Amino acid sequence: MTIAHASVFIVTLPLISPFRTGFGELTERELVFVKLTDSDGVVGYGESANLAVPIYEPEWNGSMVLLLTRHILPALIGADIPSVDALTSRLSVIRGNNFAKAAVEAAYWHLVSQRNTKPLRELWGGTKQVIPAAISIGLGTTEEESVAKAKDAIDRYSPVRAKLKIRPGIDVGYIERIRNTYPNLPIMVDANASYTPNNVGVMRALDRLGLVMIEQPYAYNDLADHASLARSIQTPVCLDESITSYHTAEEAIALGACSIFNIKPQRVGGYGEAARISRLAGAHGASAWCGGMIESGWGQIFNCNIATLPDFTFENDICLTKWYLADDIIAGAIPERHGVIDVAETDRLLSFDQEKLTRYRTWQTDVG
Ligand code: OSB
Ligand code: MG
Repeated sequence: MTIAHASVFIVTLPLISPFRTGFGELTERELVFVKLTDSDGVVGYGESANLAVPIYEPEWNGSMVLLLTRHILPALIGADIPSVDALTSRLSVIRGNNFAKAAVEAAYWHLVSQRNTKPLRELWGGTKQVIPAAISIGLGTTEEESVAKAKDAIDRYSPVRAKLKIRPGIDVGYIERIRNTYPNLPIMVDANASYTPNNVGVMRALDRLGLVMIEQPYAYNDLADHASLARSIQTPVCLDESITSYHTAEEAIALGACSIFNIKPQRVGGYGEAARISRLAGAHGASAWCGGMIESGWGQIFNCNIATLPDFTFENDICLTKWYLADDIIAGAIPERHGVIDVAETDRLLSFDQEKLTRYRTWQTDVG
């Protein structure tokens, strides 16, 4: 397949309310997309949901756009790229910058999917028809507001499990109150790297609350401190930010840093790498689930497809856009019933609402 044209564009979507986490606050959702056109005129789109500032991982939307438009995409124009492996090997000379690579890889998978009239999950080895999806609930500005926000989301959406964000100061008391209000609801917490080992007391207190897992309590690039924590508490430790590749996933397993992986395809450089990490986790008796970054419906459909692989075993953070976004750019809402998504039903939605795409596109540029 020869890539004839490429472009990069940004879509800025309104959130229903600010999304607050241990890394900071999102007030709107700025998303970078790559569009690839092959020499037969087939068009593929890849979304790589990152943030507008580098507060989650070192990479951010601005760095992605520069890297894509100055280096990655110009080198692909006119090139014959016969397979995803060929694309991945070309991209491998660039260190890090996984979100940028994942945007290109996703667009390429979309091309392959259309050229072969096969859904993404068939290309990736998906085996499940339906996948579980659950909610991630952002913080309020105080414990009181966080409790009210969480109760409102749980009562409104009856999720199969609730992931509650925590940060220093809004943690044990907050989670205890939600635990007591919903004694049978599976609850997990995500700290987004906002604690250090000095806060191990908080982790010990959380350990008494019967949580499904604690996600990324310590630094975004740490494995060793998480390994010490995992040895000292009963609650499983899940890593998100720290798992940036198959190699770091292997290191995490070797060190015992986590027993559960939140696999975000963008954070690990693409859907191929995400699939490999899921198999690694499965082979070592660890669990995995597909993480989200408040994608638009476009990125969520890709994530629904990867979550059909057999080693994605926990409820996925495929937080339906209706839970967060005041509007979306795909052809309709992803249907969910009692926390379950029938992935085949999303195939027809993998198409943009052109009027909305135009309305929310805040920037674009062509590369060759
Ligand atoms: O850490 O999982 C995270 C959203 C943006 C950035 C980081 C995270 C999140 C979420 C939302 O928790 C999960 C989702 O989009 O479904
Ligand atoms: Mg997380």
